[in-house]
Amino acid sequence: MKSEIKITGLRARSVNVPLEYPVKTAVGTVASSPLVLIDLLTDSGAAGNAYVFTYTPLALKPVRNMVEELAAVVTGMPLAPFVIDQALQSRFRLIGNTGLVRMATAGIDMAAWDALAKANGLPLVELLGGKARPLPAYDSHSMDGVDLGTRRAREASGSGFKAIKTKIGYATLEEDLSVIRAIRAAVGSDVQILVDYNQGLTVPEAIRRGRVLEQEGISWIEEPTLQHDYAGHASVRAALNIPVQMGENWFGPEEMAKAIAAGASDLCMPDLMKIGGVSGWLRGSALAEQAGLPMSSHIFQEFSAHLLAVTPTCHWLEKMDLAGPILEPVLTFKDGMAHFGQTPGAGIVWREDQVERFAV
Ligand code: SMN
Ligand code: MG
Repeated sequence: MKSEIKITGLRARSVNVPLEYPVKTAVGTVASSPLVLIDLLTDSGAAGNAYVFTYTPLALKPVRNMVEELAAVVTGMPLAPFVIDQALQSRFRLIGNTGLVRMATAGIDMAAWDALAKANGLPLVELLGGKARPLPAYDSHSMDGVDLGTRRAREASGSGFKAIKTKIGYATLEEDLSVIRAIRAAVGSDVQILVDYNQGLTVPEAIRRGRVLEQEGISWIEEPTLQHDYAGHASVRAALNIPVQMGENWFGPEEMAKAIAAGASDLCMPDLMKIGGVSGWLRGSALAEQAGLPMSSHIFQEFSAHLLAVTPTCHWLEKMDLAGPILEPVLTFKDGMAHFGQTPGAGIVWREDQVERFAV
C-alpha cells in the first residue's frame, strides 16, 4: 500500500440533477437530486471522487462551503483515511460531527478511500479485503399511488428484481392497503414487498396499521415513527410480527449504537453519508454483526455495493439512482443483482458534460 501519498487539493462542485421519479414520502417530496461532487487530489495522480446528497437544494451551498473550508485542513495530509477521519472528528468535537458537518466530512472520507483504492489499482471492495460479487438489490419506489405504483412494480419484477420497496403512509390505512394489494397482484407471491413510512406515523397509529399489514406478507416496515424515537420503534417492533427496519437517519455509529441498545429494529440500513462515510460504515457493520442485525444500504448505491460486500450481515442493496445522469454506468443491475468491482475505486466516474449541464 502506497502510504507516502499526500493530498494536494480538494474541489467541490454542486449540481441539481433531475429525477426520473420524484421521491415522494409521507413527510415530503424530493423533487430533484441536489448533490455536492467532491474531487480529492493527490500527488500520486489518483483523484478520489465521491458525492453527497443534500436532500434539499437549500442545503447545497452550506454543505459545499463546508467541504471547501475543509480543503485547507486536509491538503498536505497523508492519503490515510483513518488519519483524516480522526483529525476531522477531533476538530468538530465541540460543534458536533453531525448534520451538515457530518455530511461534508463523510464525503471527504468517501473520496479519500476512493483515492487510496485507485492509487493501489484496486476496486474499493478489494482494498477493504473483500472480493466483488453480485449482490441482491431491491428496486426502491415512492409514494406512487395505485397506477404508477403497480406500473413500476411490474417493470421491476419484469426486469428480474426479487424485491421492491414502496413508500406508504397515505391519509388512511385503506389507501395503504389498496396500494400494497395492487402491487402484490402485479408482482405475485415470489417478489418481496418492503414498505417505508418515512417516520410518518405516531406509535399507536404505526401499531394499528402494522397489525393489519401483518396479513399482507410485507417483508419489512421501515421508519414507522420518528427516526430519533428509538423507544417508539422498539414498541412498534414488540407489537408487530413484521420486521422493523431503520437506520438511514443515524448520524454516525454512535447513534446506531444507541438505537441497537434500545432494541429499536430487527434490521438496519445505515446511510453511507450520515453514518460517516466508508470509515463510519465499517464501524457500523461491526455493530450490526455483534447485534445480529441484517444490514442493508440506503441510496449511495455505487459505494454501498463495495461496502455491503465486506459487511458480515450483508442484506439488501437499495437501488435508487440519485446520481445516474452525471455518472458513467459503472454499477449495473441484472436479474435483481448489482454487479460492480470492474474498475479501481468505488466506480464514481463523472460525465463532465452532464455535470456542467446540471451545475448550480
Ligand atoms: C428516501 C428518502 C429520501 C430520499 C431518498 C430515499 C427513503 C429510502 O427513505 O429509504 O429510500
Ligand atoms: Mg427510507
